[in-house]
Amino acid sequence: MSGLDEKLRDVHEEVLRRNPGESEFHQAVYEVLDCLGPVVAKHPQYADAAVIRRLCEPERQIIFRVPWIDDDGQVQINRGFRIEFNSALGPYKGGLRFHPTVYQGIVKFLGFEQIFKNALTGLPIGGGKGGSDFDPKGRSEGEVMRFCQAFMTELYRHIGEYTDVPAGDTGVGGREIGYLFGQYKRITNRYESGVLTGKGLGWGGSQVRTEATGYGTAYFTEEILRSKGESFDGKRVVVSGSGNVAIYAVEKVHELGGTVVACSDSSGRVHDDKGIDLDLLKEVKLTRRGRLTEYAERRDGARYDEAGNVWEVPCDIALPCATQNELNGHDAAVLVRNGCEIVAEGANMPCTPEAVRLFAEAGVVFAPGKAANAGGVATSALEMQQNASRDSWTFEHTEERLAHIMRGIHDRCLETAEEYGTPGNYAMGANIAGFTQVADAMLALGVI
Ligand code: NDP
Ligand code: 2IT
Repeated sequence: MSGLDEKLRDVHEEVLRRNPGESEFHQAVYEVLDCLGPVVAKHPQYADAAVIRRLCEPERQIIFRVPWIDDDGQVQINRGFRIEFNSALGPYKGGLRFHPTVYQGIVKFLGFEQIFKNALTGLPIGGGKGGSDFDPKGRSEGEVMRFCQAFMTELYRHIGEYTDVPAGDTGVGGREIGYLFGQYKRITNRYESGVLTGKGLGWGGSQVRTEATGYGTAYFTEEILRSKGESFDGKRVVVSGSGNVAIYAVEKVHELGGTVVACSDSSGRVHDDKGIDLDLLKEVKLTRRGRLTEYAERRDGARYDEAGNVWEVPCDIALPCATQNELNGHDAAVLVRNGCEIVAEGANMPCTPEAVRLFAEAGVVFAPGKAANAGGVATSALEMQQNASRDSWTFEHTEERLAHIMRGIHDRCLETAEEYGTPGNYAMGANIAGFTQVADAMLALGVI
C-alpha cells in the first residue's frame, strides 16, 4: 500500500495480518510509521531490537463480559475492553470510552496513540485505553450506575495506582468515574485515590482536570499563533462536538480573545455568528444533558442545521473535538477554500489521512491530537501526583502547570521537526519525539 521504507513496511504488513478488520488501529499505526523513516535511518538500533514491532503489539489485552440489569428487569450484556499497550514509561494510563461503536480496533487505536501522547507530556505514564460498547444515551441514572458497577466488577482486578490508571473519554465523565471508583473501593476495601483520575474535587480529584483537554488544545493553538507572530484576537474559530473537550475549548478560546462561531453534535451543527454563548451551552449540555437543538431554540440569531456540516462555516481556525475520522478530504477542501489557517485536533484522530494531506499541500498548519489534546492526560498525571503526596493544589497553580506542559509539547514538536528536516511539521515532530522517548526506555529495559 505504501511509501514506507522497507523495514517499516514489513512491520506494517505484520500489523495488518495480525489485527484483521481493525481499520482504525491500522490507520493510527500507519500514521506513526510514516514519520519514522528518518529515525530508523539515523538510529538502526531501534529496528535491530525490534522496538517498533514490539510497540505495535499490546503488552496485554483484556476483553470481558459486562452483564447488568436494566430498568425493565431485563438482563443486558455488553463487552468491556482494556488494552494495556505499553508500560515502558510508567503505569498504563488512558481513558475509558462508552459508546456503541466501541470494539477492539477503536480501543487499540486509542491505546496506541496514547503511548506517544503520554510520552510527549514528559510525565511518567505508559499508554492504555479501555471502554465498552455500552450506549449511555437514553439510559437512566440507575442504569448508568449499575452498568459502571458491573464494568468495574471485572476491571478492578487488572488496575491499580502502580499498574493501570483509567480516566474518562467519550461517554465517561465525572459521574461515571464516581460510580467506578465507588465500586473499586467497595470490592478492594482500599481508598486508593490514584487508581482512577477525573475524580470529583471533594474526593481526590484535581482542579482543572475537567477543563484540561479543551483548555490544553486552546493553549496549543495559541502557541502556534504565537510562533507565527499572531494571537487569537479577531480569529473566527469552529469547534466540532459539544462534549467535554469541545465545551472547554470554547471557554478558553473565548478567554484568549477568539470567537467560536459554530459547534456540533452527532445530529447536526449550530451556527451562532455572534459567538457561542458558553453559559447557555453549559446549561444545555452539562446541567440538562440536552441536545444542541435546545441551544438554538433559546438563543437569538443562532441556527441549528440538522445534518449540517460544521466545517462549512467559514473560519480561520478549526478545532475538531468530537470523534475519529469526522473531518474528511471533502471537509478539508472546504476549510482550505474558506481560508482556514490552523487545524488543531482536540479529539483523537479526527482528521482522515486525506484531510491531513490536503492541509499540508495548502500550507494549513496541522497539529495532531497526540500533541494538541495531551492536556487532559497531562492533568491526570498531575492528579496522580497530588494523590501520591495526599495533597491538593489550587486551580491557578494546576492551570499554570498545564499551560507550561502544553508550551513544552509545542516547542518539542517544532524542535524535533526541525531536527529531522521537516520544519513546521507538527505531526512529524510529535511522532518522532514521542517515539524516541518510549523507544529509548524500551531499549534500556531489555527484551520484555
Ligand atoms: P463527550 O462524550 O463528552 O462528547 C463527545 C462529543 O462528540 C459529543 O458532542 C458527541 O455528540 C460527539 N460525537 C461523539 N461520537 C460521535 C460520532 N460518532 N459522530 C459525531 N459526533 C460524535 O466526549 P469527549 O469530549 O470527552 O471526547 C471527544 C473526543 O476527544 C474523543 O475523540 C476523545 O477520545 C478525545 N479526547 C478526550 C479527552 C478527555 O479528557 N475527555 C482527552 C483527549 C482526547 P452526541 O452527544 O450527539 O453523541
Ligand atoms: O485520550 C485521552 O488522552 C483521554 N481520554 C484522557 C486520558 C487520561 O488518562 O486522562
